[in-house]
Amino acid sequence: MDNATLAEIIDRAALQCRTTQQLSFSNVYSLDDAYDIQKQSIALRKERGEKLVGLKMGFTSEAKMRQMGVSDLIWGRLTDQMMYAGEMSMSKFIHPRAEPEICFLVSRDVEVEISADQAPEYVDSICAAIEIIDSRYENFKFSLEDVVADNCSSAGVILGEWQKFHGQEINNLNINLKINGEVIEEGTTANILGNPWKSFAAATRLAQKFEEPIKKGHIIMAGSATAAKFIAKDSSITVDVDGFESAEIKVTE
Ligand code: OOG
Ligand code: MG
Repeated sequence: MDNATLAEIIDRAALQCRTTQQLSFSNVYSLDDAYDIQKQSIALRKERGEKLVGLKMGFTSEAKMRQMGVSDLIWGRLTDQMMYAGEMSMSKFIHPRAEPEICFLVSRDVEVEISADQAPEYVDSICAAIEIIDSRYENFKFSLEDVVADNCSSAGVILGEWQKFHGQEINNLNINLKINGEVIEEGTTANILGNPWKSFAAATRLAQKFEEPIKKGHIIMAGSATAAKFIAKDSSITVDVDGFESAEIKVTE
């Protein structure tokens, strides 16, 4: 099947909240094809009126790579429809998992690839964040190409209160994921590529390579600091990061 057809299959699965077989089971396609499929599937979302709000990085921590058995950095696109606040319904998802992350708000257009040292000059604010991932593949199993084609399992983002960035240290902060008030995963922001600024820098490199410019006002999710956890209805999910307001969401039926 061609990339456009594969993009339609994965888009339809996401739209209808149901799983599909891994695309790689019946198709041979490269990582470049996978990013092309992702781009085309997002174009279908845009045709339905969704707006790009930023990018997410994935597999930026050892814990995530180990959990999913995939060891390359990946990136996906975030749209306005993926943003949740207050409450979210399980009916919007297939088999969602939550991840503890931090998120950057971009202060100016990024025209070139920048280094981790330069990254702070491009950040307006930072917050604690929950990412909801929801693979469109059966049993949440995939190859590297499959997960990239599936927009890196992106399904939801919940942001804590933005805190203006004025040079404060963001490395080595404790970060945890709580369900119903109980800590179920914990780590530090240093788990994110050794330093979350490296994740921001990697996002600018990939954005350049794939010609998806990062703009002022975009958000960049740095990637999960720990393994992800399945979530269920009638629960509350919280991410705490030292020095930041918590990100929180109630999960309803
Ligand atoms: C892919 C998405 C990984 C992260 O933060 O590492 C990711 C997946 O595990 O389904 O979002
Ligand atoms: Mg993530």
